[in-house]
Amino acid sequence: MVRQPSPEDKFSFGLWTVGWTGTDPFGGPSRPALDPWEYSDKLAELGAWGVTFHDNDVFPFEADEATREQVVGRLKEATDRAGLTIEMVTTNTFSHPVFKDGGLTANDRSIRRFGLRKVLRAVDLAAQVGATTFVMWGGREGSEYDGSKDVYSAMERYKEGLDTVAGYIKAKGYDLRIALEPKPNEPRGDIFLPTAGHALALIAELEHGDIVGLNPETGHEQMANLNYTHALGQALWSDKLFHIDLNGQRGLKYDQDLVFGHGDLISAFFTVDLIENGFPGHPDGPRYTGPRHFDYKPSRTEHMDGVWESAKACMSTYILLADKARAFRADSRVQEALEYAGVLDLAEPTLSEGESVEELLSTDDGFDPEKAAERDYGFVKLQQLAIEHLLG
Ligand code: GLT
Ligand code: MN
Ligand code: MN
Repeated sequence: MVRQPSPEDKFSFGLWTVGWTGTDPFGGPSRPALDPWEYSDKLAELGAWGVTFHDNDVFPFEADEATREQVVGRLKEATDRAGLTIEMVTTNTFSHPVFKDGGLTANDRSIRRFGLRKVLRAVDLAAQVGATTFVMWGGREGSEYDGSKDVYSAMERYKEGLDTVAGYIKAKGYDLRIALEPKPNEPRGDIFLPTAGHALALIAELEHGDIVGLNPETGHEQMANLNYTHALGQALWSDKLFHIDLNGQRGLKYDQDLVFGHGDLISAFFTVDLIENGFPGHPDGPRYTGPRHFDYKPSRTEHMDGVWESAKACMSTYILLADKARAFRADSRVQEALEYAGVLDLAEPTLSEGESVEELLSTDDGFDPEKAAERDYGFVKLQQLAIEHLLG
């Protein structure tokens, strides 16, 4: 039996996840839409700690001021009553057809100005409900045809947009950080900032990049055939892992948004191992302490019971993997295998302290490449120990 999740686990869910009614490009909804507070109440009952939402998960695109205030007020009341934290808020700049060519990087300037205003209003909303992270997923920023976009201008406009939003957050004194969410494609043929690496490179060019980091999603890296745990690791090393979207993806296909662990389970094990236990060679190294946030879609085959089962599944799988990852690290055979593999040796700088490049060049350390090539690493044994913990 898996233990019940509790707020200490810091699990959170997007309202759009359990709220997805099953609409896809081939068919309409397969289940009803509930009110936002019905989702949050149920998530709290299941043991979640927090919720997240887009502006338009809560009120419609065309809502007037009074409606916005009323619905947001009601949701906030419900989350307060349920003891839930609204940890992240984001903007929907992808559903309405006005955004078909993007929000911040649309070729049409009037649309960019409208998009930027919508984002800034959502920043106010985030601050109003006490969120500390503002995710920006630019799903419509991109193109289908290479001739349709001046990529230089697109990067300039992306930078301008992000700096405007980040500058606004600072000017208002909001306790908020922006987390960019990379994705390679879908809905656009090619999306700008397709991977964590691309997003980090853009952040490095920003004026207000100090409050801009990443929100990597499992499936989005895996859709590009990349390693999600490595993306988290590099983001942590860069001090840019501001938020995470956990889910499941099976190979190179459309964005599946499966339950966490229902895709590449071994990868999920090492993701949880990194989150819970940190870098093996750096016990005092950077750690992710933010929400364990799920961004998945309950499969269209499920009705409401299945929706709640799938939310429970995300949390149970995480708890199981966290227990197994702890046991993995505590196992003396694993410690030995890590040492044999040299995993811990990688922490040692290649040059000695104070050593110059001339000194390095003046010696060969008596190094014999043929002999060194005989070294055995035991990576397979180490991996098998992980599998035994995972299955055991
Ligand atoms: C959308 C997308 C997600 C993003 C959300 C944030 S919206 O559902 O597929 O990956 O995290 O905008
Ligand atoms: Mn996704
Ligand atoms: Mn996501």
